[in-house]
Amino acid sequence: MDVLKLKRIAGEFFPGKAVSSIVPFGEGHINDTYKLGLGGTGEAFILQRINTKVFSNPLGVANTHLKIQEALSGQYHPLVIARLVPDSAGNPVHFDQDGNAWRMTSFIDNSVTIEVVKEPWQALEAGRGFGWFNKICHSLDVTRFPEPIKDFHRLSFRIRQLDEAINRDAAKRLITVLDLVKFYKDREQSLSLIEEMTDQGKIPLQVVHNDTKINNLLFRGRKAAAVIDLDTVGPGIIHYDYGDALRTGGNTSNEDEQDLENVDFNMQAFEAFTRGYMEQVCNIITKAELDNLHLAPRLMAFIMGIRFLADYLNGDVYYKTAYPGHNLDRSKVQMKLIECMEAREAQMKATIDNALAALSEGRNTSND
Ligand code: ADP
Ligand code: GN1
Ligand code: MG
Repeated sequence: MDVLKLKRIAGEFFPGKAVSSIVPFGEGHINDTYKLGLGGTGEAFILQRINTKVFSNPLGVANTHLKIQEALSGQYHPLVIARLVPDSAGNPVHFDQDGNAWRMTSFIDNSVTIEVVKEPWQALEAGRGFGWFNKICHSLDVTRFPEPIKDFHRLSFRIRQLDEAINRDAAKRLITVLDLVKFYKDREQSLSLIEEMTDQGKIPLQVVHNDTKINNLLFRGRKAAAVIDLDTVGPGIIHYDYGDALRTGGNTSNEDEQDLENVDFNMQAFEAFTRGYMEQVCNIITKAELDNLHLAPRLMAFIMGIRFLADYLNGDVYYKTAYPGHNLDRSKVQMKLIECMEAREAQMKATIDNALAALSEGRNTSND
């Protein structure tokens, strides 16, 4: 998008102020993100064109952001979320003449994202960061939060979407991916328990983030500093957040790595993340949630794997892609992660149990 147009949009939020810079920013797959610098003050902001093909109700998304902002106000928190900046008329989203939806948020200064976890402290802090987010949302009334994308992490819905993509074969690519399709079809029953327990009310629906990819957490120094990308916040289960953070933070390589030899599930990162996460949620997590938590990273890898594959078959219509096989590469990475997690299922369960046991032991000792 040309800079003049972007500056015009920025002017809708900061009338009369000079924009000193405006550059594309970050690695998101959905929205168009720009970092904006204001002349004079040197203050920075994030300007985003919300992808309205994905988020059909951008105002609903902004209202959810405001509710989280309100829930956090008036109290100290170890992490923050970006602050929504209204346009000059007071609207949380600005619609331009072409119907594009624009949002401005504060820039989290001196922060970085991590695409691949390299050191255990990063995983520990990520666990604390996303655990904190789950903890603060736990007490919110889930019925007041709409679903930004219907059935976003409903496994049966994603399986149906893959089946439709297979039947349509819109991009005529099916013939080239039969083995990968078989990999996913062979496993589609293996993770259905979590959806069943949720539908039966055994796993509680609550307000969760729903997109806890590791690059949706900002670090400052050696600490998790902010949880960002709140577009998907709404009803869900903690398995989605714990699982999505680990299918990304536990991956030894990038989400689009082409050499699968480099893709492994990092058990050290898994252990450290789980420790940080449990520190935060140990007082709110239920037995039913815990029973299947070790399957959550696999569930999320499976859901993303079939979403990438369906998008590949559909001709790359949903995710941003840089080359024709990009979605296919992403789907293969999820396949490799699923294989690693299947082989380590018992170890994953034990790691979660141990993290909790160590916490309650620590508490008992400190009570002595
Ligand atoms: P998408 O939905 O497309 O993933 P995000 O909201 O995650 O969009 O933004 C994309 C990237 O922009 C993030 O991964 C992060 O690097 C950067 N980013 C977004 N918001 C902020 C912010 N408030 N402060 C600093 N960086 C940000
Ligand atoms: C998208 O917006 P971003 O890039 O953080 C997607 C997630 C996927 C992720 C895969 C709204 O997340 O569900 O896990 O890509 N978000 C949406 O990289 O579809
Ligand atoms: Mg993002």
